[in-house]
Amino acid sequence: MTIYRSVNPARLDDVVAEVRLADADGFVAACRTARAAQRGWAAVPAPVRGQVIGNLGRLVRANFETLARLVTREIGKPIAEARGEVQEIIDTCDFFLGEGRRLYGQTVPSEMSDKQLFTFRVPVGVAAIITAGNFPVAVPSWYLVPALLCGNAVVWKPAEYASASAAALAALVRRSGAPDGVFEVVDADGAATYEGLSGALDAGLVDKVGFTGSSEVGARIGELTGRHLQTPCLELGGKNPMVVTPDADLSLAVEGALFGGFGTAGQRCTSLGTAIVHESVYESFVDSLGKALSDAVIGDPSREDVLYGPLLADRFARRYEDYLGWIGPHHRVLGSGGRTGRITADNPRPGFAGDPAGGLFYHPVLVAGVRPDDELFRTETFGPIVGVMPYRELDEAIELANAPGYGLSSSIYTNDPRSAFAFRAGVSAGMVSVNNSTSGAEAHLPFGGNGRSGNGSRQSGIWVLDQFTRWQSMNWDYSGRLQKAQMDTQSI
Ligand code: UN1
Repeated sequence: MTIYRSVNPARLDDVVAEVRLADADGFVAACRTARAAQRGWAAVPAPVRGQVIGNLGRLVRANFETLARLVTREIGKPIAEARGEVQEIIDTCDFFLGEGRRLYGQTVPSEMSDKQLFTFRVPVGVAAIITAGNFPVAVPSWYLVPALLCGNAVVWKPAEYASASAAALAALVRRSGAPDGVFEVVDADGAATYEGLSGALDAGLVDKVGFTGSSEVGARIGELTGRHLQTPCLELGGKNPMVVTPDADLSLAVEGALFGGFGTAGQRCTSLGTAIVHESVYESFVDSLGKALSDAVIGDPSREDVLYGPLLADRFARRYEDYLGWIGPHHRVLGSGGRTGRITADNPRPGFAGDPAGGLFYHPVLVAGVRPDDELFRTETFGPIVGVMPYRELDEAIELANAPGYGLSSSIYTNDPRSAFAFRAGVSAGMVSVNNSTSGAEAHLPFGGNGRSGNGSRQSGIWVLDQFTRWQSMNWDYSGRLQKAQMDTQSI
């Protein structure tokens, strides 16, 4: 039995939780338990399942600050953002508790008399949900809440490095009235999860997989589920572009780039990847963003005023070092007095909030002069490293925005409605912001991406019901005779 230690990334000697990791068999066993419980749950009337979601929302509200502080301690998310994350769970519960009283099907006219057609939403069965730890409670709730509301059983595999936050949310889900077996949590590493998921699919124990994480792992999940003719719900990485047109409000655009690129240390799937700025305002954008970044407070995430705290966990710190290798001689590095790498006494950042020793604190890196053939342009960094490049014509900017082949979030700063709509129509992203940052989507709009960012599946709002239910149609003939469709249909 492997023990995993989840540590506070701002103070690596602070162990937040020790969890026992399950092996592949443990994962399969949880799916078996969920399978056994699911039918009973589906038989509970949807409005009653909605009450469970209502209870969960109330419990999260009652534990708001405790949960936010735990998230901050475990993954280093600034406390203001952690509160926003907890609020996002409540928003999701608020939305779906009422859905228990709708979950509409349709009555549809038949082409024959004395016959009526209907549609029903039916639960898919057992949903295996595998989530990342950058949003350790809000993003899981996007899956858990609608999946349970729709009458599915859920097996949730959270990120190991966020297991204490996951356990706290799981305890609230259990207290909310979901019966035993309907909601199972499995702590496991990536290899055991993959093997367990594969076994559970082979044994017919999983009907839907929801995955939030990297594009690479998403592709493997897609292959695995494809063998079983299943379509997973995939929310993957992004290289989210932001276009700044010549007429844009430049200080608003700089603010949006600062939050979108460096807030959460760039560790959102919606974080800004590359700012594509019109050549007439390029230099002043780069200077202002560089200055804003130098003035920004980085450090202790429990402080209200920090732009970002530590990276999430060790593995992300190692990747940050790899990304630095993508910076070439043609680039100009701004943001922290030209410094990059870990913030230490020997590699300091003026105005650092707190003591950097013993935490995964890294310099923000703004890279000007990015070109289309740079790795930095093509690939997600998932860290506080953002590129900037100039453009001449809007068409060229749209082409650059789409070039990396992701398609999650995007943004345009402009005061010209024609530019805004041309961008909306041309960009391949699932989400478009006008005069707002790439990150910060609201919890009741469709959330999701295309290309390397996902398979077109959408979460949040009413649209996610299509992930966790399937349409069943029914026809009811009360004519008392065999009426054959197409053949016995009257024509006029
Ligand atoms: C993610 O990083 O996986 O739009 C999700 C946003 C947040 C969700 C991010 N509401 O930035």
